[in-house]
Amino acid sequence: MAGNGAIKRDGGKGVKDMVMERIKSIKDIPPEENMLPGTPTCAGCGGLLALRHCMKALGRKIVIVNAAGCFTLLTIYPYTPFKNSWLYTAMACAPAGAQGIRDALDILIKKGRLDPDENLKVVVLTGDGSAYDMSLSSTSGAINRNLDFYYICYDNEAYGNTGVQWSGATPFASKTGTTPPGMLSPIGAELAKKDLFAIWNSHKPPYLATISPAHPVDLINKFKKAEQYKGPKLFIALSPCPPGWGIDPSYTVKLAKLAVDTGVWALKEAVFGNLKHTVVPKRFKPVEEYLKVQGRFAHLFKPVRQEGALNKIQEGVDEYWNRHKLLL
Ligand SMILES: Cc1ncc(C[n+]2csc(CCOP(=O)(O)OP(=O)(O)O)c2C)c(N)n1
Ligand code: SF4
Repeated sequence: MAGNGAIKRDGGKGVKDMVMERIKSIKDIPPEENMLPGTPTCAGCGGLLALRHCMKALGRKIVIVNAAGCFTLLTIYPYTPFKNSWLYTAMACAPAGAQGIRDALDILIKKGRLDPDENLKVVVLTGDGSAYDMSLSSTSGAINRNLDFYYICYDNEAYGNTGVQWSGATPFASKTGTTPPGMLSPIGAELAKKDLFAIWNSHKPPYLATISPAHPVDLINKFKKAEQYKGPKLFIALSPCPPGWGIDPSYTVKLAKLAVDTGVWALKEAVFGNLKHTVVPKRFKPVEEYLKVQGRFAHLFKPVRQEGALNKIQEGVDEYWNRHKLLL
């Protein structure tokens, strides 16, 4: 059992399912692993680390519905790091797959063919290409139908699996395979990152949160809080991606932390649309500290500093926090 008695077992039935109390420190993180090591993802994959913590919070009684992306590589017959079931779908329709599974489980329970104790949480798992772009309409439909499901987006800010192309989550002035800095655009990507949190929040789902692999206590407590709500529970994990972001694999957690400390990645939650920030740095570090350590922003510093773009990025972050001052 984790420190401070963080886990309650289900009446002596073993580790089949667990109810987790809110935790206070990393010592309380459940030691049980629901995702085993030895996957084909890249070393230092931030999304995988976030998923590992999500899996600890969700327990084993889940079924994952995955849209095509890097994490599709996790379960390729006959290998899987999970004990739970997994359904693979096309990029645009993981929430529709989740609806089918949820309906089937509900009907089986209603007909007495499935013990309610054997009920499963239905969990959609997609990259940002799916979440921000291709599956936006099927997600919106699922939220409107109040589908009882979890949605985890590991946001590596590009279409990673196909070689790091621009997605709606790609930040302004970053380099991707389809936004190379050059004559046409010296800054790389010209559009700002889409605000998926705001889009999802406009539906006023029961629970919505941003999470980070560098803040596992915050992450796990958000899942714990979400558990009490029936309906859509949505999570966006900023996920440093060593090959896509041009960082050393050993730097993933430090960079994820820097994203929060500079204010680039706001850790927050919204319950039925009511927004609250959950981790706010006492003193914000300059955004440049986050940018200058990543290969995808190297063109902003060399051969000449692109002052205009650097200022615009800092101003965007300042504007966000000034706008949300009252909500801290
Ligand atoms: C409709 C459609 N277009 C293109 C592809 C090819 N494809 C497979 S994975 C992938 C990238 C998905 O990007 P994202 O959702 O961000 O996940 P990541 O690869 O970053 O994990 C693409 C474009 C596809 N499977 N379906
Ligand atoms: S490309 Fe990025 S997101 Fe995909 S497995 Fe590698 S590190 Fe993870």
